[in-house]
This record gives sequence, C-alpha cells and structure tokens, in this order.
Amino acid sequence: MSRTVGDFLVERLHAWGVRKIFGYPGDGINGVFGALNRADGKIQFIQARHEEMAAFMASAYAKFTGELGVCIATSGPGASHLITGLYDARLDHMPVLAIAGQQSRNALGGHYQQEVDLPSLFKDVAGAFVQQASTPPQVRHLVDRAIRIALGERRVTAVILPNDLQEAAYEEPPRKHGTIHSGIGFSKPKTIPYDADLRRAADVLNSGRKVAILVGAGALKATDEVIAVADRLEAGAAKALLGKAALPDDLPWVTGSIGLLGTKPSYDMMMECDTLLMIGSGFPYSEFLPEEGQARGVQIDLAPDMLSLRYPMEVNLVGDAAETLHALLPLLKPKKDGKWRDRIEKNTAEWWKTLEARAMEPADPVNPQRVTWELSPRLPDRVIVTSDSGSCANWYARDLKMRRGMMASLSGGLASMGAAVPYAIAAKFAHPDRPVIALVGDGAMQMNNMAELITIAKYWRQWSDHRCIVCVFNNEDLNQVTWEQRVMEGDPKFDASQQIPNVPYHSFAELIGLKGIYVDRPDALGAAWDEALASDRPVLLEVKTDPEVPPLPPHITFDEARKLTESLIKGDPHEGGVIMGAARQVLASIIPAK
Ligand SMILES: Cc1ncc(C[n+]2csc(CCOP(=O)(O)OP(=O)(O)O)c2C)c(N)n1
Ligand SMILES: [Mg+2]
Repeated sequence: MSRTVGDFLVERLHAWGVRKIFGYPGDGINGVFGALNRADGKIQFIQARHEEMAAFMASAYAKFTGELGVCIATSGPGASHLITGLYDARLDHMPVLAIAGQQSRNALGGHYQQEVDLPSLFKDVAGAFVQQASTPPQVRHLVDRAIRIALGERRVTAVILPNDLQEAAYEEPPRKHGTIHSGIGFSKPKTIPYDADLRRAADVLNSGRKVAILVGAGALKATDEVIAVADRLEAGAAKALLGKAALPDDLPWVTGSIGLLGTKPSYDMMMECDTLLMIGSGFPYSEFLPEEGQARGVQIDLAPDMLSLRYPMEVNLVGDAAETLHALLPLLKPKKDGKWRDRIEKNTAEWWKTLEARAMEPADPVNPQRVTWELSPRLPDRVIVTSDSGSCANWYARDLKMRRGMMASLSGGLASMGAAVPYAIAAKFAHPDRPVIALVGDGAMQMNNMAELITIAKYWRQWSDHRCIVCVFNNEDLNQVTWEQRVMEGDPKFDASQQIPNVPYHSFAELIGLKGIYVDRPDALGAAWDEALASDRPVLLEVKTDPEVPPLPPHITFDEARKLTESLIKGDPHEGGVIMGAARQVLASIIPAK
C-alpha cells in the first residue's frame, strides 16, 4: 500500500512532537485512524466516550503540559460534538488542533449524509485557522500552519479532511507556481517589554502605598517572580480562578480567589488599594476590581487584546509574566511601611477562620464546604485538582489551600459543565505519576462526566500512580443556578428546572470496576478522603450534600440580599431549609463579622 494522505498526516503530527490524540472514530475519518493504527503506537490514540469530552481533554492536556492539545472526530455529528470543548480551549487561550473528517470531495455540496459545512461551523471557534483540504500536496502546509498558529497565537485551529482524500496517495507539493513549501518547528519567543516601559511601570508601582496584585493563568509559571515582586512592594495578591495554582495559599498575604467565587480579603484589598498590578489574567468581573480612578494600574499580559480590558491601566506591558517581572524587580524600591500588608494578612487569617467555621456548620446531611475543607490538608504533594462548574467551584476556589508544585484547573472562560472528569483524564495522561482529584456536581455528573468514568475504567492501569478520585456532590439539585435564581432574579426555586434525580454514583463506579465510597455523615468525611487517597484504583467518592448552603459571593450586596428575601416571601418551596441553611451564612456575609 502506498503512503496515503492519512499516513503523511500522522507522520507530520509526530514530527511536530504530537504524542497523544484524544477523539472518537467514524467513517468520515477512517483514513486517518487506519494510518494511526499503521503507525504502531508512535502516537497514542485516547478514546473518549464523546467528542466534546475529547475536546475538553485536548484543552486540559494543553493546560497541564504547555504543549499542543489535539483532538479528532468524524464528519457531521462527530465534528459538531467537538465544538463546546473547543470553545473551552478558545476562551482559556489554549493551543488546540482539531482534526475533523468530511464527506468525500465528489459528494460535497450534494446534501449528502453527514455533510455539514464544517469550515463555517468551525469558523468562529477556530477562526485563527480553519481549512478544508482538497488535494494531497495541500495537506502539508495545512498541518504546519494549523500547528504553528495554534502554538504561536495560543488559539484553536482546525483541519478538515474529506474521507476520500485521507485514503489517496500522498504527493509532495510539486516545484511549480502556485504551490506551498512549508516546514515544521516552533519555539516560544522570550517576550519582554522595552526598558522605558518597564521604568514607567516601576514608577507607578513605586509611588503606590497600597499595592494589590491579581494573578491569573498567565502567572502559573512565574511563582517565584510574583513572590519577589510582592515582597518588595509589600503587596497582597488575589488569584483569579485559572491562576489558583500560581501562588501557594500558605503565604499569609495571598488572599485567595476573587470574584463571585472569591474571598472577602480579596474583595477588601481591591476596594482599598491605590495601585493594581494585574499579571496574566482575563478575570471578567470589573466590579470586583477597584473603582475606576481609585487605583493606578499596571498590567502584564502576553496577549495585547487582553490589556486594559477590565480596568483602564496606566501602563500596559506585553510580555511573559516571569521574564517581565524578573526585569521589573531591580527597578522596584523596597517598601518599608508594613501597615498595608499587616492589614491584608490580618484579614486573610480571619477569613480562613471564617471559612473553617462555615465548613463546620451543621447541615442536612453534609455541608458541602466541609468536603473541600477536609480535603485541603490531605491534598497529596503534586496533586492535580480539577473542578466542574457548579456550586463545588465555589468550594474549590475558596477552601482548597494550594501548595507549591500542585496544579489546578477548570473550564474558566466558558465555565462549561461537564469538564471536570475529562480534565482529570487529560491530567492523568499528561502526568501519569501524579494523583488527580476531580470535584463534580451531580448535575454535571449526569450530563456527561458519568460516561467518562468508563474512560477512566478503560485506561487507569496504564497510569503509574493509580490515584484518580472523582468526588461527587450529590445534592439532587442544579444548585448554583438555584441560588442564582434566588439571589440575582429574586425568584424562588423552580423545582421543574432545578431538581434532578438521585443516582447512586458510587454504585455505578463499583459496577464498572472502580472503587465507590458513599458518605452521608460529616464526621465520616476525613476518613473517606484518607481511604480514597490510599486506594489502589480510581475512586468515586459520593457525598450527600445539603443544597441549602448558599454558594454566595463573600460580599453579597444589599440588592441581592433584598431579592433573596423577596424570593422567600414569594414562597420558595424549600423556604424552611433555606432559612435554616442560609440565614447564618448570608447574614454573616452582608454584615461582615468583626
Ligand atoms: C453546559 C452548561 N449548561 C448549563 C450551565 C449553567 N449551569 C451552571 S452551574 C449549573 C448547575 C450545576 O449543577 P450541579 O452539577 O448539580 O452542581 P451544583 O451547583 O448542584 O453543586 C448550571 C445548570 C453551564 N454552566 N454549562
Ligand atoms: Mg447538584
């Protein structure tokens, strides 16, 4: 058999350093799967249960390795299934290549079976580069450009291959007019601002008395540099959700997360600072940043389009976080006042006590905050934690104390449900020697994470560290939204949209060969985490949690509180429980305890 376009594609991906592809087969992409098979394991194919999950895996693989994530799907429904996972990568600036099959060239335009206008479908999510190949010599530069653009611009790209083309004999581009002769290879540049701009930034930072730092995913590889700058400026630092692992939480001036899922010391610091230094973050909610005019701002980001977007900055620096901070440090004068930092540290220490008190409050049956509170000191070194979207993201954001060497991520910009388990699987393939923990709501479990337990069951023996724990918060509710309806809309809980069936997740896990643990008593949580972390196989830890514990922002406004009261008056079917579970925490948030 002569070398096909499929064979060439696989060789070229390999030459680019691709070693893992997440996906699902189908006849629209069989020519590439045949080639993957013939390549004899040079590239590992990882089979998800659903193409969206494969795309989440590619996104998370890029997050946890810093390399290109690749996903593959068949024509029509396979390709359209990829879309949400690709948007996850797009919104979190991850380099991901999607390879999709397409109907044969002779049939295109014929309303043929599984014929979808894929260039149009991918045009937004993979707008940086999307092309459908029509001849063999074209495939070389399509692959080269798709990968180089994905890596260089940290964007999603897509290559679409008609199925007959995949099986055609490969031909190199002939030497003649109208052909493209591309090559492989990309090295990240060192991106650092000019000295004059660094000096302007230093001037702003040196003249401030109360400096607040906000770090995001762009600071994940700049931990030492952020600490050095923060110490020199006597600054406090808050962390956007995607930057959770950028700074360890045992530093007393790290105020933890920010925003709706954030902490009170982060909020207070932003409301009181006179200078804001933002590093590698697209944190969206401006109302959690200083009011315009309150603070002078400096921002560092690799992407020019993310600068001065949430707060009008005085100095906008395009640069790599670590390199730029390293260059900035010698220009910064040590502050020696101490008062501002003392205040931040005191607020933060108090907040950790508040969190503990909240976690220990009785609930029916288990307070969900206690789940993460008990996990936090038990987190193994080098753990990778993932979270789904839902109320557990609040507890992930607030209660888990990150230490150096850990990683943590979730679907940030897209905030999609259904990402935690595929993220955990990608983490295991990225770092098979590291323990992984996924935190998931029961709604997200039912949506698609349950099916991906089957993927864990299929692959876990390949991972050198077998610890992969999926913790399900079973509250029989789409709780985050229930609270949003109550607080933001002033509506009572709408049972028809919010209640979800009770499913024995731990039993399902046992049925497919994993270990299942069920907890419905708060005092059993610690031992349950210990047992899960000592297991010789992946574990599903199911906790029966109370839906009436409010996942509310730490600073809930009077307006929101008024709407909550209105919803209670209008007659929330769970009024009794809400009052029992929420009153103490909500009121304590409106009138912050001294
Ligand atoms: C794909 C998708 N659909 C809907 C939403 C809106 N949404 C956000 S959180 C949530 C509820 C999640 O429920 P569950 O997984 O049970 O977690 P809980 O909040 O109950 O802890 C919903 C519906 C979303 N973010 N993503
Ligand atoms: Mg739920």
